[in-house]
Amino acid sequence: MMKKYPYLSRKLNFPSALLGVVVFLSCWLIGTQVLAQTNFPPQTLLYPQHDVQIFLQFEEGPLVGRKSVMQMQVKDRKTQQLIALNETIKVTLWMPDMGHGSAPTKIQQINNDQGFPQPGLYRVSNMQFVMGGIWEVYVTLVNAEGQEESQFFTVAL
Ligand SMILES: [Cu+2]
Repeated sequence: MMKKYPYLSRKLNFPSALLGVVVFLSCWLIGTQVLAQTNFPPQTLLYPQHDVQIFLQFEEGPLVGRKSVMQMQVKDRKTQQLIALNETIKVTLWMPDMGHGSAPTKIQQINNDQGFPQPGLYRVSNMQFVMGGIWEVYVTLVNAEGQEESQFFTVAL
C-alpha cells in the first residue's frame, strides 16, 4: 500500500511546508481583495413621486461570477438627510438583451455602532451577475397598496 502513495512516507519539511501555506494564503487574500474591488462609479436615482433620491455605491463588484454587494442611502430630495421610508425596497437584476434576470437579492438595514438599524441606510447583497453583458439594476419602491416607483442604472460586464 505504501508504494501507491510514496509521498505519504516522505518526511515533510515543516518550515518550508508552513512557508508554502503562508505564501499561498497571502496570494489568495490579495487576489480576492483586488478582484472584489472595482472602480464602478456611485449612482444616483431620482424618485419624483416620493421626493427622494437614492445613492448607490458598490462595496464589492460588480463582477461576473461572484456575489456583489452594494450600499444604498435613501435621502430626502430637499434636505438631503437620510430618511426612513414606509415603502419596501426591491432590487432586481435584469438583462434587457436576453430577457432574463437574476434573483433574489437580499436587502438589510445597516446598523449603527449601538446595533440599531439606521433609517434610510441599506446593504444589498447576493447580487449575482451570472454572465457578462448589459445588466440593469432596478431599485423599486413598493407601497402598502402594491404601487411601485422604479428606477434603474446600467452595468456593463
Ligand atoms: Cu444573459
